[in-house]
Amino acid sequence: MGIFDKIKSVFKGKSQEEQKTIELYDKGLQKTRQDFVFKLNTLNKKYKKVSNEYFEELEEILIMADIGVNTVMNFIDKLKKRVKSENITDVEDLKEIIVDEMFIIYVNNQVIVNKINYSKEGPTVILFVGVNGVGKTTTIGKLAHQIKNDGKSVLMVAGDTFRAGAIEQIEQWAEKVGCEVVMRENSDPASVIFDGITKAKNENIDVVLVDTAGRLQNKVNLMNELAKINKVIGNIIPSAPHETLLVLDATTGQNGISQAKSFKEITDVTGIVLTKLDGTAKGGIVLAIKEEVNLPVKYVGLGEQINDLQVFDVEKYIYGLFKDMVGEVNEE
Ligand SMILES: Nc1nc2c(ncn2[C@@H]2O[C@H](COP(=O)(O)OP(=O)(O)O)[C@@H](O)[C@H]2O)c(=O)[nH]1
Ligand SMILES: [Mg+2]
Repeated sequence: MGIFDKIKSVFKGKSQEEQKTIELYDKGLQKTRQDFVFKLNTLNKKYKKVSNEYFEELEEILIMADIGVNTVMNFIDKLKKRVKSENITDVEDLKEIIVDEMFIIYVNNQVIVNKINYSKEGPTVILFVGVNGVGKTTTIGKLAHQIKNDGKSVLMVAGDTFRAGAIEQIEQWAEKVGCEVVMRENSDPASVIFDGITKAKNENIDVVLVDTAGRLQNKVNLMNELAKINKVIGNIIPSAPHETLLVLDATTGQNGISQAKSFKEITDVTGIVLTKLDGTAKGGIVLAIKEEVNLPVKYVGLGEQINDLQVFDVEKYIYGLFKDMVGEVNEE
């Protein structure tokens, strides 16, 4: 079965709940899809037959979608090999292979671990890191809402005590979600986090979401700060933090990739939250993260609303990118 049929079949007979998340992916990836698929269709009309010029232009389109130069080079090499071995001459026949190879990049014979590593006993602590404005606090709000809907208790900890307005913002989210938040203005983040984790342990709260400040101007400072935070958390709950999620803004493209590389050097990042996919035509960054940073994308932000954070699902992602090409809807 070809990848297009496979993608289609994945979505047949799904529950209403699942249909809703598929719609979110569909909507959230609209900008990328329109840009990318439109360019691809235009390219195919121009060339019709596979040639070196065709590959050169394809390369450019992929780089513009922020898939990352190295990733694109390997990708084009693979396509060329398949063109040769499968005797493909018509560019239309290449479409499905392009989608298939993208899928392979992401899956790459690995089991994709996008599940949160929940602690079996006591509170699960999730630490959020990332530079200013990427969406850490918003993600905490959205995730808290989901966790609460799953019937678990959740506590927010306002470890960003530097930025003006940061405390009000997390407080508003806590109100919206209906959960508690530990915060204290003008104090040391590690001490607020100490209070938060202690409270969670004493009150046997299921999940603690810890916000941090995202100053990357000085790497050594940030590294020391995160080391201190990790130590404080680990002193209270030895297995914690159970996850350190790096939040990246998809609209910043390759800049996000360099942030990921930096953060990987200074702390033990366990996964990525990729926000604002809905706001960019460069949704290909998901593939670059996989190839160039090799960290699992655990969640994607597909909009600003409380329900717009979704567990990352590569099949839904590929569907969102290529649905117009797969042939179910003909928007082009
Ligand atoms: N469109 C869109 N906006 C988002 C998403 N996630 C966060 N934002 C917006 O990004 C801005 C910065 O978010 P914030 O949580 O304050 O970032 P922080 O500095 O990392 O805590 C806010 O205006 C959010 O509403 C997303 O997935 N999609
Ligand atoms: Mg914040």
